[in-house]
Amino acid sequence: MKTDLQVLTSQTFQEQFGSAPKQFYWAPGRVNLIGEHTDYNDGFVLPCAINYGTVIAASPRDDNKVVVVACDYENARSQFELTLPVAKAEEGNFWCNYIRGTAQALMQKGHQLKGANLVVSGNVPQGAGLSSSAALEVVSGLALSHLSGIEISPADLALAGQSSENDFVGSNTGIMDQMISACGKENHAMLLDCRSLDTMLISMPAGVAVVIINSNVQRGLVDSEYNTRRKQCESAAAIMGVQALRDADMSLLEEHKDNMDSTTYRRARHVITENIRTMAASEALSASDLAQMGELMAQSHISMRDDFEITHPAIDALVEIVDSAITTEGGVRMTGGGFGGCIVALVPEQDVPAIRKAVEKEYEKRSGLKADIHICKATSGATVLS
Ligand code: GAF
Repeated sequence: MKTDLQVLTSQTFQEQFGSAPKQFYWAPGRVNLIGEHTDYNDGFVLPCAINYGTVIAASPRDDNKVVVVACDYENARSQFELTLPVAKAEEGNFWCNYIRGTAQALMQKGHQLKGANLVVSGNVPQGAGLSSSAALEVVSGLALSHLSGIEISPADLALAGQSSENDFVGSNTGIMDQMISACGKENHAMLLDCRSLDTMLISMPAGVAVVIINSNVQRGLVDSEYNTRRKQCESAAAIMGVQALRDADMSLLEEHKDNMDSTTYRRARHVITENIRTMAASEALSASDLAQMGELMAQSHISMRDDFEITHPAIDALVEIVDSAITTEGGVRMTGGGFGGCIVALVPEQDVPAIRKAVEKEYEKRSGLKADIHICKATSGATVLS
């Protein structure tokens, strides 16, 4: 059965290009269960792919052009030539840079891409920290390579997406979002070593819901604050004489405490302890130990709030509201880059109605904002749809 996104992209393709698309592709957004701001420190993350993502309907062309129509931008059309370097998108079509950058990255790796007509639509809430851009990069990389008859590994697809984000779009992000979008597996979370790109899939415990709640706090200053955090982490690693914070532990940090300012110290403490929590969380999840998972998520939130300083008063309030509605075991924390966006709760399914009620009753009172609640499933990564 075709999904709503397949139906929409298929109809639009027919209208815009006068024929049916040859193939459909899908890549998901993600939610990170734990391991925040650890990826660019060569550390560990534990995300899962979610059942919100981006679909591309596509057919090959017999020239060197990629022509893209975006259903979510009133069928805006943007086209580019497959030459190096790829041109930046015209004003108003910024969304196409994620696709252009991915095409450029694949070609720079030596892949011979062929022209294509693409129609894109997605349902990942945008600007919510659920990686709508990674989904777009990964699905476009899959579509362009598959239509050109190129076999590419999920990790290489992810690296092309990250290169698009870093080198073409200009956001200095890590590898987590593209890796989970490319490599996720249904009903599993994925422990990722962001240095080696080794992955370990962990089955989600039965009867547990992944609840994502968008605080609707507008994510302001994300890029500049993100870059500042990166610099602080690099500076802490340099002071301790290690390649990345992944290579430091708390005793090394304590040894160097007097050599760094207190902000740098706290930033490093967050990353070092978050890596430890992420490894512990992968064990807790493997053992279906939701109580331990909840404890680690709570500590992670406090560390993001007090040491890394990336939360927001409304998000802290939302976490408190959800936490007090969890009856037995489970946990909740902010997820993603921070300064707005979503929280994630991992809770027994029977707690979901009480959580929904508590958020509806309390959140607007405390923040002046309304939250959007999504009950998600861990899904598979990028795939060619039948
Ligand atoms: C954003 C980035 F894109 C990721 O690479 C990661 O650093 C995350 O923020 C924080 O954990 O999603």
